Amino acid sequence: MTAPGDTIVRSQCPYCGVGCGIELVVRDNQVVRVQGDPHHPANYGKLCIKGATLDRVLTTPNRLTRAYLRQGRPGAAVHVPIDLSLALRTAADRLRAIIDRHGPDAVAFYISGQLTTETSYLINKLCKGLIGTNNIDANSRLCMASAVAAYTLAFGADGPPCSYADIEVADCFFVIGSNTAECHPVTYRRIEKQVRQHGAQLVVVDPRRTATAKYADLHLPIRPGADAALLNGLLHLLIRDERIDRAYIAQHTVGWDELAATVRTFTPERTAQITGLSIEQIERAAALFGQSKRTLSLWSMGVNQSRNGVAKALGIINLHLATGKIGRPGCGPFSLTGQPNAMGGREVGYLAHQLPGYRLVANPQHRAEVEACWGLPPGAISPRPGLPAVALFEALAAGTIKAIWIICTNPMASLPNLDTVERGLQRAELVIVQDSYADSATLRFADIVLPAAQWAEQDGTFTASDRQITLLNKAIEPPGDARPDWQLVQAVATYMGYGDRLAYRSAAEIYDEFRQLTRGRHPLDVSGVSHARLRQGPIQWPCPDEAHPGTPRLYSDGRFATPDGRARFLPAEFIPPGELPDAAYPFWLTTGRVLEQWHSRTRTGQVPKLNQKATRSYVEIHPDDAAELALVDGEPVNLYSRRGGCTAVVRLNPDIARGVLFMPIHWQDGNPNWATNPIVDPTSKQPELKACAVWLAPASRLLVVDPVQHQPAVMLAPASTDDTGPDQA
Ligand SMILES: Nc1nc2c(c(=O)[nH]1)N[C@H]1C(S)=C(S)[C@@H](COP(=O)(O)OP(=O)(O)OC[C@H]3O[C@@H](n4cnc5c(=O)[nH]c(N)nc54)[C@H](O)[C@@H]3O)O[C@H]1N2
Ligand SMILES: Nc1nc2c(c(=O)[nH]1)N[C@H]1C(S)=C(S)[C@@H](COP(=O)(O)OP(=O)(O)OC[C@H]3O[C@@H](n4cnc5c(=O)[nH]c(N)nc54)[C@H](O)[C@@H]3O)O[C@H]1N2
Ligand code: SF4
Ligand SMILES: [Mo]
Repeated sequence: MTAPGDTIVRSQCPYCGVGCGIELVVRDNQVVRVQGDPHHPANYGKLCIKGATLDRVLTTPNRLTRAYLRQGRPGAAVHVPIDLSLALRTAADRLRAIIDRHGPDAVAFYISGQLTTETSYLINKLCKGLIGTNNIDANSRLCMASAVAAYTLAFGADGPPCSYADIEVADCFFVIGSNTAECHPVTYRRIEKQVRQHGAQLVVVDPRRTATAKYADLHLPIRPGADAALLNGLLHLLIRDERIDRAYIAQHTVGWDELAATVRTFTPERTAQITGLSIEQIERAAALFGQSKRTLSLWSMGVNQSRNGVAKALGIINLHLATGKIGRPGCGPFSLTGQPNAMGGREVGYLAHQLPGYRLVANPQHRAEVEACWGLPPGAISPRPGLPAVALFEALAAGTIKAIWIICTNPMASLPNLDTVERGLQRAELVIVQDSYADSATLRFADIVLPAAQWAEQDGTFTASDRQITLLNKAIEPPGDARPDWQLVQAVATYMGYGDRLAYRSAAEIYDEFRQLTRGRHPLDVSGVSHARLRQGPIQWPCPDEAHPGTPRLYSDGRFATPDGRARFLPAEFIPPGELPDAAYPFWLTTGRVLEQWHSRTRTGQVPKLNQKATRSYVEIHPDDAAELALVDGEPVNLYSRRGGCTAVVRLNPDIARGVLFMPIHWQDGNPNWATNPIVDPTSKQPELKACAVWLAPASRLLVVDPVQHQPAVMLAPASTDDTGPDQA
């Protein structure tokens, strides 16, 4: 209930990329309730359980309200509180000393799709423009990089072409590698309604029969990593059945004949053999896609997090270009963004190879344009792309990068092959961690801890999956010494001597500089967007002038962002996962999310209502596989790949394919990333977080790997069965 004197402040939910509009009910500098914004086009008032409990995460006991310095060894450190301004100055002095001694490329930033657009813009400018290194990357590398690469290759620019409003006019949904019901719940509710009340068809491609598949007309339990083969097989059938749009192909695309040749060998028989699906399932999927008038394809991490991720995304795009199902209401290849502002981060170019406004580091004209805007001499921006996330932490472990500033992400939880990440953080001369909460595993390695304000404690913008930009209005003051991320970075930069180039007085001023960099660019033009305008409501880009209402759909005129305006057909070459199960490591391990938790749980772990279904890490296994290993539900198991492993409890799940295990990523104890494979897609550099080979065995017996057979040998010795993985014991 709102009481007299309460104020209502509009914002956006800081969890997933659906980008639900929210209203904060504020009383005495406290957010007492969070409700859906009834006018916001992402959610029209609806929220999922995470959004509805947001008022609980701002004043939790684990909030960081002070700065700290490390005492003791990295990893086993004690942190002592210090004055914020002293911490900021110390950070500046130590960064400066490393740059003076080793050059700018010895320094790196690792940031996040959960920062505001303004914050990412400022950090990127400091790094690429002022310090002069492109060693900045973001957790988006683990998340959206394959989609970015595929859109850019096919359309000439990044940017999902669809709108959420397409859901209500689609007659077929092709959901691949996305557990939309748990990860984009409010969007899924709309899909579900269109399926159940308006008869739209739903196809779900996932090795698990997830909640998303509950109302599916067809569920394809694909073998992990085999999506490109399936997509090629579907195109093969669309060609065979004359379900392609030859007029669209002729007018708006290039490369069709070459592409068609590459799918010739993907007969239903061969596709079935690679994917583990039946010929009937493949034929049915092709028929549903081909017969529909308006198909919306939705994808996320089951596609992107693969060494074959770009090809998978291209395979989806190819289906839409070949059938002309793009640029029209209800149609299109729609990559769902994970984080609340991965889109904004892409807009400002926060990955190691990007510059603001969908520009590229490697392009001399792009560098010159950005240097001019930033008032820098020609040549100030390095032409060499920086290191992408996985390589960046390998460089820390190798000692070539000496200092890292980690902001709003928890790499000791979320990167693959945590062993290397840990070695990197231990070896670094300087680790600065800027976080809002005290229980990120990365903090243990921080030399300097900086306390960040939360989303409700500052102004800024987020862009959601469908290019909708929403303003976050400051509702309350941050606790203690916590400050908005951009102000902390600005303060350190000022101590380093860059203050005059970053002299912004507000987030709105930062946005004004950024939007100038997008004027006249196709398709990313936000020059008509300002904080003042966003106060009236969200705006979907492109928005090229202050009177422009925004744009629901890209490429509706059939003109793409390539030099000749035509989209490119590119082969979706199938390459199997980097590691396949064998006698020693007989299971596929795949990983992902559950509805109630957000990533490493620094926020959702604090809300009792979100912790009712699971309290510790678990591994899902098919009951028949469990029976063969004599495992029972709830039993602790050890699970190892060639790189490392962890301990979790068994959960029997008849809806998972045999031979496949699933682990949630949310528990920092019992974390599958000790096991996951750091192999990356060669184009996007996104790691293969969805497939590696593991063995598992009961944790109640001590296991050693026989060095000759590489087989786990069971030793009869007791072992602890508490929450801590053996790697952390
Ligand atoms: N509740 C909740 N929601 C979230 C998040 C969260 O932490 N919690 N995080 C947000 C973020 S950052 C992201 S990126 C999104 C992720 O959203 P999703 O991608 O929907 O989530 P995941 O669970 O990572 O993976 C999706 C599915 O991919 C399947 N999969 C695994 N391997 C393959 C494969 O080879 N092929 C196919 N076709 N499928 C495969 C898995 O079984 C899983 O069901 O969620 C966002 N929303
Ligand atoms: N095996 C496996 N690994 C994965 C994935 C997977 O599917 N499987 N998914 C990958 C994907 S898609 C993603 S996006 C990543 C996510 O991985 P991370 O980004 O590491 O996950 P979070 O727990 O969201 O980390 C955010 C950190 O920032 C802090 N924080 C929250 N708000 C703020 C703020 O406003 N300012 C600052 N400075 N700090 C803040 C939080 O306390 C937390 O420590 O995980 C990746 N890792
Ligand atoms: S669907 Fe996503 S954006 Fe909407 S309330 Fe839930 S977590 Fe927040
Ligand atoms: Mo993500």
